[in-house]
Amino acid sequence: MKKRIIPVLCLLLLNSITFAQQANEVSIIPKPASVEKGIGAFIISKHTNILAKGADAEKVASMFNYFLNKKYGFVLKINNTVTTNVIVLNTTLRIKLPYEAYQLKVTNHSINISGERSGVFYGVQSLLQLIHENGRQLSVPVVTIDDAPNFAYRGLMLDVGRHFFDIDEIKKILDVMASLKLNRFHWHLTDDQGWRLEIKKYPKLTSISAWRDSSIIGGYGDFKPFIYDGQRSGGFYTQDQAREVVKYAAERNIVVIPEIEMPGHSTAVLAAYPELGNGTGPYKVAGYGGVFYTIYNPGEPTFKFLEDVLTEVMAIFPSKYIHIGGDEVPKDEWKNSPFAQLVIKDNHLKNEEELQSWFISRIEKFLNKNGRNLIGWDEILEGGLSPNATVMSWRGEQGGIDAAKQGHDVIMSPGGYMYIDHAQAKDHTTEPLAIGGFLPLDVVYNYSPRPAALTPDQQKHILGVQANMWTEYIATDNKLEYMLFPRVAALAEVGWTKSENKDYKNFSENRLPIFLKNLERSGVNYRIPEADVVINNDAQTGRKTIAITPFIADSKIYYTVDGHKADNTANLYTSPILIPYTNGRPLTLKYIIVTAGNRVSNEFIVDIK
Ligand code: TNX
Repeated sequence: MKKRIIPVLCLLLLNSITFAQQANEVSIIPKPASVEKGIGAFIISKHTNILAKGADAEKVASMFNYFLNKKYGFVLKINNTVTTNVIVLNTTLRIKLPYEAYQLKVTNHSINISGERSGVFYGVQSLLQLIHENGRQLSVPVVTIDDAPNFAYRGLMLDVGRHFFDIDEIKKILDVMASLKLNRFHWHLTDDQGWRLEIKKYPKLTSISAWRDSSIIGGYGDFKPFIYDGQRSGGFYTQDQAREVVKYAAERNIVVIPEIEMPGHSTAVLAAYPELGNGTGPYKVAGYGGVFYTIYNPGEPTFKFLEDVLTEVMAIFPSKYIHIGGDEVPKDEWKNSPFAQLVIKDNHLKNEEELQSWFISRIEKFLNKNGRNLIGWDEILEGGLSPNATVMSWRGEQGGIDAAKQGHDVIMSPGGYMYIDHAQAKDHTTEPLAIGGFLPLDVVYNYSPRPAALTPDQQKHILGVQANMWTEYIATDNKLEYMLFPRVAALAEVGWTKSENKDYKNFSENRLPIFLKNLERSGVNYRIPEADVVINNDAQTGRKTIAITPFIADSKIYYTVDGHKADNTANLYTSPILIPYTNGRPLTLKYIIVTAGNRVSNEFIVDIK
C-alpha cells in the first residue's frame, strides 16, 4: 500500500510544480500581436515530420532542428511528402506577409507556420517557447498566432573593447537574442582599452592594440590613486572568426553591425601607431575606463588608415550600416595642435566641433561611396550632422529627437532606460561591481522609443531601440550574462510588442519565470529578481505578517529578521512570517532565493517599518 502512495504523491507534487506551465499556457516573450487559444494540443513525437515548403523554409527547418536538439536532444525528420503529424514551414505564400511577420497555427493534427524566411524563423521561435514538456512528452497547445514587430531595429550592443569575449560566448548570446526576436547585434569592436579585429594591413592592431598590460581593481572611484592588478589581458577575433559570427547571426535573422570608434576612444590604436595621434604620446593601451583626451589627428595618413581599416571591415560585414562611434571626443588636443588648427583654417571651419563634423563627413562619403550607411552616437550632431547619417541617441532622447526633426533616422538607446551596464539594485552593496546607476527591469520594460515630442511623420524616423552593454566592469561570461538577463528580455518586448499589448505584471509574473527556467536549462546565467514582499495584517492574530513570493514559483526562500546574514542555514520560508514584537524598533528582512535548479540569488535586504 505504502509503495503506491509515494508515486501518487510525487505525481501530485510534480503536477502542482508544473502548474504554471500547464499544457494550455501560452507564454511567449516578446508578447505576440494576437493570440487565439483553442482546445487541445499537438503532440510532438519522434514520428513528427517537418515539411518545408520553399528553399528558405528548408533553411529554417534546419535551424528549428538546431534549437530542438539544443533544448531536447533530438531532431525531427525533414520530409516533403507527409500530410499528418507534421509541422509545416511555408515560405511560399502567394500573398506575402511583411518582413519578420508570421502566422502560426497549431491544431491537434498539425502545426503551420508561414511568412517569409525571417517570419517563419520567428514563428519557429514562438513555437519553441510554446512547447511543454510533460514527462517525456512534448506538447504544444492549440492556438492561432498572428504576429509582427513594432520596430524594425531591435538591437543589443556588446562592448568587447573593454573586455574581450570569445566567439563561443558571442554565439551563446546570439542564440538567446534570436529566441527573443532581437535582430541587430552591434559589436563595439574598438576602444581605448583594446582593438579586437584582425586587420591584415595593420598587424600591430592585434599584436599591440589588443592587449592591456594591467587593469585597475575595483571601480573608478574605489581607490585613488588606482591599484592595478598587474595582469596582461585582451584578445582579438581573426577575420575568419568574425565571418563565422556574421554567418551564425544571419542564420538567426541577426545583422551584425560593427563599430570602429573615431576620432576618440582610440588610445589603443595610438599605442601601436602613435603617428596617428596629435603628438602627445607615448601612448599605452588603457587599463581603466573613462573618457580619454588622446584622439586621432585629422591628417591624411589618419584617413588613409581608417579607410583601409573600413575596407577590410566592409569585406567581413555585409551590414548596410557601419557604426563609427563619434562619442565622447574631448577637443583639447585639436585646440592645442597647430596642425589641427591648420586643417580648420584650410577647410574654412569655425571650430573644433566643425572639425569633428568634417572628419565624420569624410568618412561618411567613403562609406556611402561603398554602398554603406553611417551610424554614429549622438555627438555627431555637434557641428552639423553628415547628410545621410543615422543617429544613435544615448545621452537621453534629445539627440534622437533633434535628428528625427532634421529628417535623419534614429535608434533610441537613452542612458536612463537602455544602459544595462548600470546596477540592478539601488543598494550597490548587494550587487557585483557595476559602473553605478540603477536600472531595474521595469524601467527597461516600460520604455517607449517613440517620443511624444515628434509628429507621426517624424516618428517614422525612429527605426527602433537598442540596449547597450559596456563592459569596463564586466570581465567574465557569468557576469556578462548576469547583467544581460533578464533585462534583455524586457528590451525584446520594448522592440517587438505594441504599447497597447505591453503589461509589466503579465510579463514579469506570468511569462518571465518560464523564460528564466529556459535560460537556466540552457546554462545561461541571469540575475534572479527580487521577490514580491508584502506586509499584511493577519486577520486571526491581529499581527502583521510578511509575505514573500518569488518570481519563479518553485524556488526556495531562506530568510532572517534578526539582522544576520541570510544563507541556506537561515529559516526556510513556508508561510507568511509573523513580525516579532519589536517595541517599535526597526527590523531588517534579509533573504535569498534558491531556484529548483540550485541557482542562488544575491542577498536581498528590506527594511521593515
Ligand atoms: C559612455 S555611451 C560611453 C562608453 C562608456 C559608457 C558607460 C557611449 C557612446 N560612450 O564609452 O562605457 O558611457 O556607461
